[in-house]
Amino acid sequence: MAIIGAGPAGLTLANLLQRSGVDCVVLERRSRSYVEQRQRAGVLEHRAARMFQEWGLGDQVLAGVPVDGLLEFRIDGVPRHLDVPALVGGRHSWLMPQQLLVRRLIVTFETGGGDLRTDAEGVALHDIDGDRPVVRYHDAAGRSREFACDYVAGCDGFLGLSRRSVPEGALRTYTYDHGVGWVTVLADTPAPRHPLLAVSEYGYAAQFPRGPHASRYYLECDPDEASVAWPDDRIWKQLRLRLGDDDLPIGEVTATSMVKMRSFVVDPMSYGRLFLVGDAAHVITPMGGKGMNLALFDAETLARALRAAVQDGDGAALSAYSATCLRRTWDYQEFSRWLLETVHEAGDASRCGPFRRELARARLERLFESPAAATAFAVLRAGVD
Ligand code: RFL
Repeated sequence: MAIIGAGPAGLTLANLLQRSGVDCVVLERRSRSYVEQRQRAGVLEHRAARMFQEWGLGDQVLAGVPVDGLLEFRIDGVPRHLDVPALVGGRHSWLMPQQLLVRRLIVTFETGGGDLRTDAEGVALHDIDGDRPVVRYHDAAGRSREFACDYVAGCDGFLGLSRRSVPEGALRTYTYDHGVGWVTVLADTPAPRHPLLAVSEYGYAAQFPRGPHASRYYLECDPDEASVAWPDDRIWKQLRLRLGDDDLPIGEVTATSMVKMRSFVVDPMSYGRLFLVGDAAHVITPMGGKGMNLALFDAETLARALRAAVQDGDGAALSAYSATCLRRTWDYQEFSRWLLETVHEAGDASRCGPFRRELARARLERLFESPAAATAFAVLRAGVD
């Protein structure tokens, strides 16, 4: 089994296959330190944590990770809290920086004797529609290498080569531009008490913990703005305004990037003996914190299906892989879009007019007035099933 890419999808799949006794090699284009330090997601949903526990990886992955409790919506500077775990019977998600998950998955895989090859250049896939696909690449010393395998898992993200190895026209693609941009800021400032989404006439802003001494901030902006338009003093001024907090602590900005809110899905998520996993098959906006969790869901679905195919000769779950994953993908795309539209339209009325602004505010209000609406939201936010 060849796994292309050592992100959350590839490393989770590698660990689950290792536990299943299925041989695999992981090929990663980047260096180990690059992969271990790449900061992105920060929420591990309840279902994903339970999955690691069920596979006997709970201690290795979850030790010392804080749980996600209240969620704050700050509307025109006024805090409103949703007790997400209480709404779903005490089940909660975990505040886990993606790079910590990646580091732990690498340690666990290698401690178990796993074969992770970083700095693998020019990976190319051949015969993916035959019985024995062949993988070619150049190793860290520049030597050309190749091996044959039974299956290939394309876990190489949106820009990877796996999806591009599928013949033109074999996959249907869906793309969607949500028409929103964010400035994303990582800073050495105390984490907020609770993950915080702020809605106001000044535009959307958010603050999420990334460990005890760092925060990730998001600020709505014009999708075509360049990062030079957002020097540090503008960032802090706008955050104080939008979060309604004149005393918001200012710290060193360690990274800034501009992100366009876009979605992407391919159907089916497989071709021949190639299976696309995680961002290689679908991209979701960061709103709602579901991208990494979808990658983990795909990885587990594929691990179970491969185990059944390889060890029991039962290919039914492998045939159903794409349909199983796409059901969850579309469900989460809908959740992410719902929340994105709601918090952006409820703010600056120049976005979509005062009528839609009031509709979005009514949707937000319903979360605090209707236990049924709050529970439906909490089920998705915590990712309980
Ligand atoms: P990754 O993490 O992109 O890993 C793919 C790996 O493949 C390697 N690679 C190759 N290797 C070999 N040969 C090639 N030709 C290769 N091409 C690429 C890459 O170097 C990399 O190591 O994909 P994966 O594993 O599917 O994981 C997906 C998640 O990383 C992604 O969905 C999340 O980061 C999305 N996301 C969030 N998800 C959440 O669940 N919660 C969040 O709060 C959250 N916040 C975010 C996010 C993504 C963000 N970005 C990317 C804009 C916040 C941000 C800012």
